[in-house]
Amino acid sequence: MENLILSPGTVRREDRLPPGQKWRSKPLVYDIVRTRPHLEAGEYKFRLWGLVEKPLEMTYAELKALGHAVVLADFHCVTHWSVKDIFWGGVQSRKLLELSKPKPAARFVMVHCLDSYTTNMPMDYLWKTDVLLAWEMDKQEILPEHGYPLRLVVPELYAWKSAKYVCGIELKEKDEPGFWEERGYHMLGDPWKEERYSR
Ligand SMILES: Nc1nc2c(c(=O)[nH]1)N[C@H]1C(S)=C(S)[C@@H](COP(=O)(O)O)O[C@H]1N2
Ligand SMILES: [Mo]
Repeated sequence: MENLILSPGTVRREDRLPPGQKWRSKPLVYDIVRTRPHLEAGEYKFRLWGLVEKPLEMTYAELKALGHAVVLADFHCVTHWSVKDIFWGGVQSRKLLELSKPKPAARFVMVHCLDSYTTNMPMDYLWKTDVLLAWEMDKQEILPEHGYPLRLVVPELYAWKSAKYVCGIELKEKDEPGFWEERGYHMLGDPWKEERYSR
């Protein structure tokens, strides 16, 4: 398959299941809002701003024209379930960093979503080859409940960091908590270290 990227956690480990997790066959849908955001592809804009030389504002078509890669990864939710072998398709987040040129002070990101959900992480994650801005899941257009039009997929962190309905990424100097991090979830959330909650 073209540009197939195997997420390290998925393939390089003898035991693919992080501690405290159980396999299930399909991801459970979790949303902070009752009515998920709906947007026609033509209305959608993706923005990248903050500590960058060149802020970006792109249409859905412009974003899709940046490239297409497929990542095969397991998906680990903090509520103790994991799903094996999800194929995500989209553009690598590193391509957007290359275009926008982060300033030296940029160390963290805040991801912003159409449902006003937010989540934070170190900017380093967006340079990883298995991190995507995805518009496909399991080789089909990503379903509304799984994040249409665009989802950030970060396979090496718990699923709450894989933000659905993404509309923007802000590059920052300081690490500040997003929606769940403010409510006690871990600032990083590495499933292999069981970084579930911070208090
Ligand atoms: N925009 C947005 N992204 C989100 C959420 C959300 O409520 N809004 N929930 C998060 C949580 S807590 C989890 S566990 C996963 C669940 O992914 P799924 O609904 O596609 O199964 O999405 C994450 N991304
Ligand atoms: Mo979650």
